[in-house]
Amino acid sequence: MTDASSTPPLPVTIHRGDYRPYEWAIPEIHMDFQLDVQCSKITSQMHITRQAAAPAPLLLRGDGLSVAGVRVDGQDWNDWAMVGPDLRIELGERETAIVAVDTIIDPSANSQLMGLYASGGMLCTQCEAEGFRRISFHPDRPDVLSRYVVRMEGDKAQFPILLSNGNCIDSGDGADGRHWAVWEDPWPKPSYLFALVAGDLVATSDEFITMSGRKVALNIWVRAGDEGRTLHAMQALKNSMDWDERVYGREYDLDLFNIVAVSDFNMGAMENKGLNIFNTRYILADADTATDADYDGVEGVVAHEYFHNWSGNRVTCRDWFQLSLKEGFTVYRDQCFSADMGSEAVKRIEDVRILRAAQFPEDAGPLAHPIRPESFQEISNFYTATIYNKGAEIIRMMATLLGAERFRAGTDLYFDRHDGEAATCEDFVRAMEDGGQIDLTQFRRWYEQAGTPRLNMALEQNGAEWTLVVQQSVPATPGQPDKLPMMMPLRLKAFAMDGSDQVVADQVFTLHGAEERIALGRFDNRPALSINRAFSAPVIAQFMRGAGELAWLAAHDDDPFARYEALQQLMLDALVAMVSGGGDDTDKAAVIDAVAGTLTEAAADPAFVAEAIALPSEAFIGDQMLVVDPDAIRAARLALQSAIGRVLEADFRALLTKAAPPASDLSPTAKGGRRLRGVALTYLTAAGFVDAPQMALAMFRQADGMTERQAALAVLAHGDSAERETALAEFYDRYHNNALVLDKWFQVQSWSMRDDTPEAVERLAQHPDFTLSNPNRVRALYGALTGNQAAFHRADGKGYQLIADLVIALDSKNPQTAARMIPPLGRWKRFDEGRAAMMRSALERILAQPGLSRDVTEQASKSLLA
Ligand code: B3K
Ligand code: ZN
Repeated sequence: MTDASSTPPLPVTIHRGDYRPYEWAIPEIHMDFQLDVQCSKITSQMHITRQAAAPAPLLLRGDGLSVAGVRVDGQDWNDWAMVGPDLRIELGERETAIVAVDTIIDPSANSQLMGLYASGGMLCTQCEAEGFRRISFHPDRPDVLSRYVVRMEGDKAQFPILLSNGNCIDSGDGADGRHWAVWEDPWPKPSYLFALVAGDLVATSDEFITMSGRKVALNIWVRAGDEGRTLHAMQALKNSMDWDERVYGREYDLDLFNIVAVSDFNMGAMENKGLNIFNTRYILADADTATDADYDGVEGVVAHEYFHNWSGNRVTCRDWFQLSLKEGFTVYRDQCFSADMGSEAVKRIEDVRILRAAQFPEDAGPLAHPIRPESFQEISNFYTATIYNKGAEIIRMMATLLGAERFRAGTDLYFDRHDGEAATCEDFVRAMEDGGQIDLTQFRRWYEQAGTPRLNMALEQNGAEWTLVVQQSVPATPGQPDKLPMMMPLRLKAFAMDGSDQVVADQVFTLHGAEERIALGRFDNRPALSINRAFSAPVIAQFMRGAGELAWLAAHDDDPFARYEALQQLMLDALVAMVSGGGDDTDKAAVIDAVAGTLTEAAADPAFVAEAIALPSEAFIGDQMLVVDPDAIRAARLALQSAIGRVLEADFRALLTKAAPPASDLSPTAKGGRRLRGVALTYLTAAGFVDAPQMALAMFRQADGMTERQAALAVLAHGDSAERETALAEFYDRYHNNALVLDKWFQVQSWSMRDDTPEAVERLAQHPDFTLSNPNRVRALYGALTGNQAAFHRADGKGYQLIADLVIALDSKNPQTAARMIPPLGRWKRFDEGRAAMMRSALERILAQPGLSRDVTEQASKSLLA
């Protein structure tokens, strides 16, 4: 044996076009785990068959592993070498073999939370995308699928529960207080779906009868004491199983479905076959500790991971460039599920808000990439809003173009054709074409071109005939200077504002060219155009409409999303004018009238009203400007908020005087009612009424659930009243033993509009309850800061300094979470020269650190590109 190299590899760029099939098939893997928090011994026995025509060595990927033994067909084997972190085993002319490799790892030292790690005394795994290679040498690529049999053994007192994928086929007690279990997963799967959990856990159990009459046992495993907070997750799981049968014809395929909640987790959750592992944040919820948004998050993420069983597990990805194949499609599926469970209109508004807040800036910045990237250095950096949320919009557009029935024919064909395979985005599009009978040749550009398309629209009049002219352009993005027009569905309707019945009925036009002309027919006067209804295409639609037309649409449009858009556009126009020093009382008055109209509409859904009348975020206002001026934006937004609050004081006070819906009522109307009360409190506080802090404190104290308690606390946290300190102290005293609620305490302070928020963040980072070891806590404090535009971009650069310091401190511990904090620094081109220079130097300071991870190196260096 030789040690070819022990230096870590330099960041290498992997290209999509370089894909080659692996030289070996591994139909079966038998693993043995001798579990210990500090010293776990693992043997992986791989049954391999050569696929390549010529003899080939077996190249197995490793990350931080050393070899404790190699055997081939039961014999000790010396013909192997380390190639950097990887293991190459020479097998001569062999066509099949049983290769066993032993490794020893220390889960307690694994602070990256990738591979096998310890969290609060239990052991658990996270393998997607490339974490399996931190447990055992393996090809660790998604197109190598194997059946796994896993034997695990450990101390029975410390790890009374032993779980892995599939079914438990045997178990028993061993010597010295140890016990063991054998798990078998009948479904071949890639290594990224492998999972193992060992710990002291208790389950909430239930069952589900599938459409073919099979009984599936359902368990949600948590720490003792948390069982009472799993009921919403369990109901969401059963609803998801039922929904996937009804809507996609997909049945669950094992007799057991386990979910485990862990508190130290890099993302939301993970869809491991038959053993989903979740961040506690997306499992635990009860009225006292979870907001309505938390409840919705639990429901959506449980559904998302469950839906992956088909879109991801039964049909997986050939390589990581195809990530959106499973993620975009699964996000689309969970969005539709949540829409069916609650309010469809509000869900669409929320999803578009997330897309605009997280994905549009990504598409407009140095990290822009198509939903199917061409290259990467570290795949963890590509779990982005583009892959997930824009990916979902692209599936949604296909669903719109095909219509429900043909879309279902397409997905049926996709699942049937590729069941058990590792597929590509191209396979999905082809299934849509064949099953849905449509030509998507031009539509494929959505997979290739990055950047948010712009539609510049104008109305042309010829006598009484009106035509809509749509010009499409796709902006240049890094590496893609020239773009071609995209095919997309544009849903529109035109109304006569004069009460006549002239109308263009709701319809979907398919755009193809750089310029399209849509004949609208006869209107005596300029019609009000309801455009991109339901956000049929993920574009920036630029269409000059006067305040009168927008106000009319805000009051009359029959598509709730378009109504919301009209009111938001009216607000945006007024705000942008105010920021640039213009804007007059007429602009404000038009907004106030429209808000008043929506607020007092008797029949309106309160959830819709709450969404529609809240002002656009500071960040979204900034996105409309050539150069973002965070201070002017905050001032303008507060001024408009204050004006609205003063004029509509009586309506807002009336909302707060009425009894709040009980926290146990999770109907869309009750959730909407609570949200609306939060919005009312925000307006009254902005208006500066002297009793506003008392009202907020009363709401905080009287709340029978977390939605109102958190909303009131967040409003108080912006100010400097005595009530602020009282509420923060009471909240801390009551909840400091509950990690998820304590996150909220950090978060509201980081969201604060106070000038000294960066100093508060600095101080809170020294708080005994702050830790860099828990990603939820890091996101609560620092993620919230980057989302607080005026604080993060404070003119003295303190916000940038804090984030750079964090990235540097966190990188050696948890590079994945550190790298996720970098993109906000990469938006420097959108700011004035002073801020831009400070943002760049923060990135340069990060890059100057020795021994930086691949994750952070890639994000920081790309963020600096002009
Ligand atoms: N598939 C996982 C994400 C894994 C991310 C690894 N860095 C969760 C999800 O999208 O369902
Ligand atoms: Zn997913």
